[in-house]
Amino acid sequence: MHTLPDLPYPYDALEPHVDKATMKVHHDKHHQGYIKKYTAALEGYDDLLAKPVKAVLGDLDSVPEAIRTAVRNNGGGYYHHSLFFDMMSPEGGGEPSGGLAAAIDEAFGGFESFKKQFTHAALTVFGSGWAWLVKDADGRLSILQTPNQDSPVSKGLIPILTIDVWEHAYYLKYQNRRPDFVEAWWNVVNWDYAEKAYGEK
Ligand code: MN3
Repeated sequence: MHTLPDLPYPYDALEPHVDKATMKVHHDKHHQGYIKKYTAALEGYDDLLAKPVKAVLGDLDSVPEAIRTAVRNNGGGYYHHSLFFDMMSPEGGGEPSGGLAAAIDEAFGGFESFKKQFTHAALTVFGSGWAWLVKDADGRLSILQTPNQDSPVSKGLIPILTIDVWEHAYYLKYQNRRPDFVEAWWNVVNWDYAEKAYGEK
């Protein structure tokens, strides 16, 4: 169940925005590493191993304290990277449509304003972490930063869009220029995926 999923596109498909070398190490090493450490941490906890990682992160308090930190860090890394790779596409970019577009307009005063605010969130994550567009239980959208691999699903929030701003996500191509990476990333955002995520309960 907890095996590394293939990328939904070739390693070089997001060039020039996200380079092949970064994709390869990010997916084959980092993502794989989180999955391995997650399953190792859950050894002997068959009931937890049988659940989707998202469900385990969504109920962290019920995870035994002895393994909770390992689950938060590695389960978070596992789940977030699965989202991150699926939320990019060689056919990506542009703007959302449908219900998500309307909700973004309402919450942020238009797509350009949202883009500015989300970019600001991505650029100001201090150290390693993620920026998110999330939906709460009442359907309201907000922008969120999380440190390390802490997950919005642990706070009952539904991920709609996310960007990994750990240095490993961009350093090979962009070195310390996180703003260039974030700007390029908008060209590969998979809005179809985000729209689907927005439509889910
Ligand atoms: Mn990463």
